[in-house]
Amino acid sequence: MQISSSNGRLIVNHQVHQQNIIFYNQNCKQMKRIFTALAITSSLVFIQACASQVKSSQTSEISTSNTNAIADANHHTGHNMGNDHNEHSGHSNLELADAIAELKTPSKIIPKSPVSLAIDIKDKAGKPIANFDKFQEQLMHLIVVSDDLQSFQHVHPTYKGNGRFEVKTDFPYPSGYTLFSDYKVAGKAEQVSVLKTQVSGQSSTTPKINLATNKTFGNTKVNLKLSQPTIKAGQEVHVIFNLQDTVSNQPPADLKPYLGERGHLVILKNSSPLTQADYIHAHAMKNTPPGEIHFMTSFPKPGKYKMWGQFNRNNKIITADFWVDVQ
Ligand SMILES: [Cu+2]
Repeated sequence: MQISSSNGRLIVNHQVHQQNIIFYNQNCKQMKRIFTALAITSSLVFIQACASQVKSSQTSEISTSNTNAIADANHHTGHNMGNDHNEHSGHSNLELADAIAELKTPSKIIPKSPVSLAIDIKDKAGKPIANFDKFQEQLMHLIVVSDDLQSFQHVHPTYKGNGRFEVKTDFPYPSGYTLFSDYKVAGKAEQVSVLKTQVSGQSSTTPKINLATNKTFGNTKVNLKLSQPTIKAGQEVHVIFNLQDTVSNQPPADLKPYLGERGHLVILKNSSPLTQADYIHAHAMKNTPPGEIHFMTSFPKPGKYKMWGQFNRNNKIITADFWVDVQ
């Protein structure tokens, strides 16, 4: 089973301040259902699964504790790369850090305005964790998506010491946003913490799910190919991004490594609420033809997934997004 919690524990901390505590009961119930079901089949230790949002009157910041699914690294389906993927091959042996992430944002976020985010990584006792290992050239990879999966950002917060990471970003429109914070506590397994924030205002329209496989991003035409015509849940799939320069109609001559690999692929299952189980991070295979970037992954459940392939053309990052339907 490619579920995040197949061998792990799900831990949520509730940062309880005195006032204005908003619990997302709906999410909580759904998560309990999901994880209770998992517990039956997979020796999951279910502790608690409610995302909580806490507004602290003391700091005039919103502090959101994470739904922190901690799992064996095998939950990253994209990591099952065989010999092609040495960088992470050892980490399934590493123990879990059981770290907890906490997001701090300004109390009001204005769409399209710069906003400073802080993410604090702590141990279960609430003490800051100070030491982290780099992977894919960074100490933390942060994926920020809107609820409708139309907005995607992949940023690298700066480590400030004492467990604190900071990044400036902006949120393009009113929506709930989910932040997947991917990091490695020193000597421990890679961990993904899920954080939530809300940008209030008039919500946008319903998501457009476009299953087109040919798209143009700036000066790059991208053709998406999958190894099977129909993708079935749980099946191993090659996801192939075929890149061409729009002028020469040839594979781009200026492709460079991105984060130490030929490309980067994040996949999210279209779900409400988004949880750690919806997140897949795949790694590019080596030695593929020019202009072709291959990823091997599998999709854990039937549904619509959005994929964002990221490639480096002469230090300009192209983000190629595609929807895919999994049976
Ligand atoms: Cu990254």
